[in-house]
Amino acid sequence: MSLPKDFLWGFATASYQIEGSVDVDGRGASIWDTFSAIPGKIADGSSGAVACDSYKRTDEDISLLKSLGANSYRFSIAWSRIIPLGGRNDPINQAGIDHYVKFVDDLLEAGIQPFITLFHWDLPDGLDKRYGGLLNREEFPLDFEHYARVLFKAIPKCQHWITFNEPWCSSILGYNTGYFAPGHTSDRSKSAVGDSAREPWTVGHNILIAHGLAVKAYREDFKPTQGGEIGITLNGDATLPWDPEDPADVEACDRKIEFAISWFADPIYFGHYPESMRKQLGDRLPTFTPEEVALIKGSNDFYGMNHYTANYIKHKKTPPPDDDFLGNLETLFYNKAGDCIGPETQSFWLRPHAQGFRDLLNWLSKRYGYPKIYVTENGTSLKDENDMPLEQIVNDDFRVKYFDDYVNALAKASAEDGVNVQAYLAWSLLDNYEWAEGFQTRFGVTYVDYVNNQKRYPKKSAKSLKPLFDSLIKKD
Ligand code: PNW
Repeated sequence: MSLPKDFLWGFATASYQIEGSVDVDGRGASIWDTFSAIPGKIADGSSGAVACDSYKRTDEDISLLKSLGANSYRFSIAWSRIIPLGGRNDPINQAGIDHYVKFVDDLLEAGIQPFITLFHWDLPDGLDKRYGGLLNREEFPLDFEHYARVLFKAIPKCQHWITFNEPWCSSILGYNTGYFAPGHTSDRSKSAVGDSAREPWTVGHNILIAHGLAVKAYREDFKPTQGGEIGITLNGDATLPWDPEDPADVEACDRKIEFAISWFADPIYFGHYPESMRKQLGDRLPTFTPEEVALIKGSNDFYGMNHYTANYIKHKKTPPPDDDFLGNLETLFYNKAGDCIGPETQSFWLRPHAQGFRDLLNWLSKRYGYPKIYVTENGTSLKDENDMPLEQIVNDDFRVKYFDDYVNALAKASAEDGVNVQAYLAWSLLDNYEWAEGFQTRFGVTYVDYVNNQKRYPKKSAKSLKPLFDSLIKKD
């Protein structure tokens, strides 16, 4: 028995990936509606217009969670359902608020703790059009704070708030590679607008300010009466040196994590960006004013960790180009000795390597003083799952093994390494809209039949988590 008695576990999703009903109850457009409509941006040309139809199937989804034994559920709120145009002087949409208030009531009624993500990438398109969305240092943080306040007030029963999901993805994939909405990049064959060398660092900075404002608002005006907690969720992969004998590869392993995670976590825990980033990026990386430091430093009640995979890291000897965001290194699946990091999945960036999870939990705990960690996402896709017959899909032994290996690595980090982990949310409850990969890549523990009325079929992995956690969580 190696996980704490009150350990929370369950599943995670995000609004645009599961809800559908994009024109229902007064919802405004988000940047993902706009981006999905551009030919060539999404692998199968799809959008989240219907997705899992979860907006209309909250009862069914809650029953599913209950039947799987989950005591927690992480979901995100679509900002443009709450404030269709997004801004602090724009009209508020009561129908959108009512939907989520009822959903939270129903979850609690079923004995399931809600973890609410305020921002899982579906920015109101109105804000992108009005002032450049996340690029705007003055307007965006204030609009986010206002939106957050509306929800803190409307949903006092929620005890776990996450401000931003994976700001690395919003910044790098949204403003450097252009792989995600709003698709900015310096590559003019992909986008008419964008500056890959500068915009991502501006966006990251603005997200940190917005996070800080929302946390301050919660702590000052809501936490005293509601008693909940608030933090940010960061994504990052584990790193192993391509050549363990080469100190430059070993150093590059830390630098890779700093460029991915410490970019956001160092300001939150220390009040400044990592030295390695300042050195490489120079004045392209914004600096914090003393007021900004006061706002951001110490702004996590918990550390939200999304984690999926690991890479071998090989340092580069030539100076980095201006659009480099990795820290001047290569990420590889094979090391110098020819070992492979893990088996292939449907996601080009994901290969299971559970020891990396334990190592990264230790790395983060040491650097940030053993904070309380909530694992807010962890999971895998399966190579060619979308092309398999249903009988084979529901026997997803590969995913069962992934969860078994990763949750056991987590339990060891908790029991043997002193890592303070208190929650685990598997990604994902349902197969869903996997962003630029569309519906071809499935991450769900539940199969969703998109051509037959979004019927749900729990896979073997869905049922494997309850016995796994029962065997690991201390009884008293
Ligand atoms: C996370 N990458 O995203 C997100 O939070 C989820 O919405 C998503 O469905 C899930 O992981 C699975 O992809 C990521 O390219 C998307 O490295 C892409 C990457 C990493 C994380």
